[in-house]
Amino acid sequence: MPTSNLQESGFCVVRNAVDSATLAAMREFTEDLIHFVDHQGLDPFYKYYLPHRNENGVFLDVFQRHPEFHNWAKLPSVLDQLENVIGPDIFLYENSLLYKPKGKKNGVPWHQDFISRAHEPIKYIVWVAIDDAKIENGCLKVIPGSHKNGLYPYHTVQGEAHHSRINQEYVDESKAIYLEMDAGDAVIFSSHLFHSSEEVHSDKPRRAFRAAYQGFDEITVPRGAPFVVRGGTPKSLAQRFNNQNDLLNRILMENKKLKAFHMDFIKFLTAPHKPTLIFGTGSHAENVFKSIQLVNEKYGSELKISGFLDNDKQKWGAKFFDIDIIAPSIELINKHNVIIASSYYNEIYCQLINLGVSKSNIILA
Ligand SMILES: O=C(O)CCC(=O)C(=O)O
Repeated sequence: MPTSNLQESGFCVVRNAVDSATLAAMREFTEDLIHFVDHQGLDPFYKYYLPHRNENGVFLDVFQRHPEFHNWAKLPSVLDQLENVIGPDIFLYENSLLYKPKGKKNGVPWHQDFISRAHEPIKYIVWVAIDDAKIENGCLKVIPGSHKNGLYPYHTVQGEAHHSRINQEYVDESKAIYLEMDAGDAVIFSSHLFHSSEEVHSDKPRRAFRAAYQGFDEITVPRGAPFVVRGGTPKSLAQRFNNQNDLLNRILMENKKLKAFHMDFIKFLTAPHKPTLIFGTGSHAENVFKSIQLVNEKYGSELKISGFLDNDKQKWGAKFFDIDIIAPSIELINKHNVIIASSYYNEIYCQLINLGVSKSNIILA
């Protein structure tokens, strides 16, 4: 299937991404690995990575722990497709081995990936079948086109394979399709695509290598360090950074302090603005406010802060830098951009999305 399907439907399948000899070796290796974790559970990397969750069939960071996965994260036919949507510079954001442990709670409810890190750039997930993945052994299910409206309200259930699930009223099961795959096939999908898999207790294993990728617009990783899988050459980097606007470069070069902020915020400082609110009234908000003043003075920009938002009722009506502290309401926020300047940025981001604020009006500082 062509990449246009990735844009239109939110996923595309790459057939025969892995050859049969590599597959056979990986089946043997993962069988040993699962057996080892079930029986020994020793983890030399416990300080760096999350523990393997054999109860749920999720082993995180297998790429970093086992060289057997290195080529799997760099499959040329998959990277060719990714390049069309991410660009020439691509890094591995997170990876795991997934399987369905028989007799355990192994269903994966409808979800969008990385929803609790909604402030980060979109990712593309590559799910490579190590075994044939069919309906009987719990292949993936997806809702084509469901990636088009960004992230949806969700809730969290602790202790299961996937904590965060989309609120049921948004899931139209009648539009779901099963993605049956042969061993060696890969599916690439947007992190915003609704996907799930059923609880099954088949004797046929259903293992998969799953990797998430991001482009260089912003570098973020949940643990460890980013690993470049394509591009990142001096030529491509020079092109990328020379293309950024002049003011942004000057701000970055001249004021090292600003580098401590999120790229979102630094880019925002150099863009045309509508009135803006800052969410937060602590030391981070103070730094953000002072940086805005500095950029306004030094570069003649006119970014105006109309108010500070805070969830603490006791602060409403008080002032911060002589500006009102107000309650977050959708009516107010809709007329503004909102800069999140708080260490509770995940919670605040979700609060704003749940209020109905458009993602494009939220800036992380
Ligand atoms: O392998 C599964 O059953 C679910 C995979 C999944 O949710 C994912 O790749 O994000």
